[in-house]
Amino acid sequence: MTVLSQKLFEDLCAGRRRALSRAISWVESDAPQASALLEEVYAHAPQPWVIGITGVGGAGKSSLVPHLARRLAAAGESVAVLAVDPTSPISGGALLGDRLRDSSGQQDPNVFFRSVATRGGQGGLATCVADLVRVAAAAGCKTVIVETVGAGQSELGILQVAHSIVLVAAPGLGDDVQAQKAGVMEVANVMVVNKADRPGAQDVQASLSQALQLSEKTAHLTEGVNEIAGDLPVWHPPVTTTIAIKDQGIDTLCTWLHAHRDFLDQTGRFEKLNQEHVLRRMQAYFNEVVQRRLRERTDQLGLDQRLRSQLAQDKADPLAIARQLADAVLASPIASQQVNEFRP
Ligand SMILES: Nc1nc2c(ncn2[C@@H]2O[C@H](COP(=O)(O)OP(=O)(O)OP(=O)(O)O)[C@@H](O)[C@H]2O)c(=O)[nH]1
Ligand SMILES: [Mg+2]
Repeated sequence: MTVLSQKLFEDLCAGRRRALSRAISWVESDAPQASALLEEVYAHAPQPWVIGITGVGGAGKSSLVPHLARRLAAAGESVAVLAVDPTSPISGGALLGDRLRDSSGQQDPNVFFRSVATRGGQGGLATCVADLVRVAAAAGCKTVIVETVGAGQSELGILQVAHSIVLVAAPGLGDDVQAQKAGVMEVANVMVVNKADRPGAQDVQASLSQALQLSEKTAHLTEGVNEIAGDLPVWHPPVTTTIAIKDQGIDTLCTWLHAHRDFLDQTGRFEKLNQEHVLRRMQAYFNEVVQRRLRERTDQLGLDQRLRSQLAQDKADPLAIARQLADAVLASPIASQQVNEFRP
């Protein structure tokens, strides 16, 4: 641990906002000092409660999140908001003045906002966001809201760091259908129909509720916790409405979120999710390590060139040649390297 990272870690633990800002910058830019800092952070900061917020563009996520964060911080606890946009170029909004943002215009000393500008280095974006969440925890945040933009694989990956997932929909966007396509419906724990002041909000609410009860398994469930005789209770996602621009419906949303958190604690799911998340991140790193070593091995054995000439032939079968390559690489021992592949 360098003097610099030790000092930053101490400032972070003292809850200094500038230290949190700086630590996040280190981690998102994969700075050389970040690894030592993260080691300390993981050793000392407990896993916070992570709320993932997702939904198609324009649903009102950014309008909703500041109100939600403030409400969650009302009990005096610090809350961090990390807004992650995997689709925007790194030189985009996140670097240009959108670093600290609270669209409601009201500042709360217990709420920390930050747009995250990274695609994630080794281990990928979800792994980087998980690191950032822990950094926020070191600064005293017991709750971290991760807001994601866009729909797709990367978005689902980011959601895998969350314990409670909120899907934000709104009338006029066809969200119920789009959300199902993106596979978010299956993972969401609380559904929000925002823009309840607009026509069609009730229809969206009804169609989401209906979609949630389509399967035989869920048809008889009520919103929230369902006690099951002789078994652990199950959670059925509630569908609630908000008007973000008028700060309405946020209390009910908070109540559902706290109910979900209690459910996670009571059923041991919180711990289990943490274990699943860390396993997934380890696998992401593992895949990177293995791929890198295999590439190095291919280079060492000069296989690439040999295969290139085979591939140049008209009747070359790429799958057969790929198999040959795999056989050759896997048959030769791959030395375990002493160099640190991650966090040098
Ligand atoms: N009428 C109405 N408009 C709203 C409400 N909430 C948000 N809006 C408006 O809807 C638009 C989109 O809101 P955002 O909060 O930027 O939506 P978002 O989900 O963050 O969108 P992306 O960042 O593009 O994914 C803005 O013009 C908001 O002012 C609401 O409750 N009612
Ligand atoms: Mg937004």
